[in-house]
Amino acid sequence: MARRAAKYVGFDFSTQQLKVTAIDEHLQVVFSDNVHFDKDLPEFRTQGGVHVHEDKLTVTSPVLMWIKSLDLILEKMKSVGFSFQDVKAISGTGQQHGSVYWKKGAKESLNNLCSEFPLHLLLKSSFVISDSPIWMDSSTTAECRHLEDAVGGAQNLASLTGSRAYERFTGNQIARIYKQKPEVYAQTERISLVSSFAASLFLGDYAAIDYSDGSGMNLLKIWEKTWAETCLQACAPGLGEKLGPAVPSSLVLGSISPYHVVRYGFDPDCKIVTFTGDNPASLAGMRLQEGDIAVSLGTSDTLFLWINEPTPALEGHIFCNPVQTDTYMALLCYKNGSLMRERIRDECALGSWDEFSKALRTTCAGNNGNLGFYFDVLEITPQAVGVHRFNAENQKVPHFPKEVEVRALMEGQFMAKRIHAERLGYKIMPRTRILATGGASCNQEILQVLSDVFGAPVYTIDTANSASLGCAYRAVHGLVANSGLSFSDVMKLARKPKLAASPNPRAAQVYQPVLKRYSELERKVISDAFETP
Ligand code: 5FX
Repeated sequence: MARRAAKYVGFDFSTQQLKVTAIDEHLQVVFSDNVHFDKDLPEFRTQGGVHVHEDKLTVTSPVLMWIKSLDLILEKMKSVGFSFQDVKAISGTGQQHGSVYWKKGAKESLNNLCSEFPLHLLLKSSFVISDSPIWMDSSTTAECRHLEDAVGGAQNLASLTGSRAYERFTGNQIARIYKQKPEVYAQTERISLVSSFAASLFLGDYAAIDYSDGSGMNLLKIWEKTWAETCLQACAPGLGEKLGPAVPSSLVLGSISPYHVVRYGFDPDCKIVTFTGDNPASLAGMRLQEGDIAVSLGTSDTLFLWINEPTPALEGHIFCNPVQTDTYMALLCYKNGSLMRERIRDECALGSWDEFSKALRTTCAGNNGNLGFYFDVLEITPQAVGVHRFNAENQKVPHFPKEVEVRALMEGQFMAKRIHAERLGYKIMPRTRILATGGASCNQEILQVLSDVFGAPVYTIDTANSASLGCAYRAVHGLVANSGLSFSDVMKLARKPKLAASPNPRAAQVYQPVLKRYSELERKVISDAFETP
């Protein structure tokens, strides 16, 4: 009899939908599907998968919506004849920072799921909080200041946990819940992240939080990979017990719950590999290697960096690396991404990307010393707003010629990314690749500027569903991680990214002094922002 083809499955509980991607042993995608929360589960009345509360700061998602979406997607897979019995391993991911509060006795319910009923009915009384705080919540400023004070300041917290205190980070979210509803906190048996909560639904037991997603809580010591006692105490009493120990991201947690074996026909030996956060999962899906940078050029620009020796700072985040435990990843977010590029395109390039490209082609690297900062909305990194243009003598000027403006924007955006990455300990190596994704990554001239500013080759990759795909890859790796095989050993079969631009040999010489100037002028722009008029 012919051997049945093994499958590996990744689930992504993202903000707006649940996605599934299955691959075969050659790492080829063989199945994908999704459940869209607003459209497919209208009874939860979410917009974009969330509820924004009246204060505009509190943002939550219904925990039962996530469970029902899993029931729905598994039923859909069953109805199209998906061969659950061939699945060797499952892993998954969830939006980072969100938290789930299991009620006392919920472990018992998870351990004894009756396969005749859908999960959302079996678990409907298992949570003390039905609306989970998620990453879009920004209601915890007071808790953030309290946590930073408890460890002697923002930089100390960053040095310990990888990030200064952020409103959406889970420790601060838990602190607010404890402060506002101590009785609810007292009834909580276990606190999960969205990722470990989702893993629990497959495992039929509480699943551990992994090091990588755990780094988005302001609670985990990223060097020792244990909870920071001072942070736990500053957030809520008895918190360590409610979180359980954190574990490596590639650990096999156990076999799938008998519930899924009976209800869907999974192999009882199918393994559950620890789930992680969506950004770490995307790093895996993009198959980042040591020294690589992924630059996503979308509504907001996001940078993922593979870093060996990070230096956590007041901007950006350091997370434990999800595919190699002894290294790290950094995450930097920029709000002024494609909307800013579109505005300059409209004002300086007749609203046409072709004209925009032409402007980049007809101006030279370094822009004859003209450089600019373009922040239509308050930027995250650095915290500054407005448009600031400087000529070669570092004098502020009100306008640039149109083509100069286009180049100043693109060079400025990419220099900022390089400078902030290097502040977090990132070092460009001879083997460094830049993996570009998102809308602007199909523009050759933009990619050339990116390549020149970083002095590294730029590759493009298709990142549709990179988080769920990354988890299908992680499921493959999880099964062999114990035998010493690295994630990149396992990924050798995967499709290679396409080379899109190589750095001009003169670029390094041109940009070295400009990068230094940009960094100094950035300080000026920030201090001007805080100057009283
Ligand atoms: C990262 O720190 C974030 O808050 C977001 O990218 C969420 O993970 C989105 F799900």
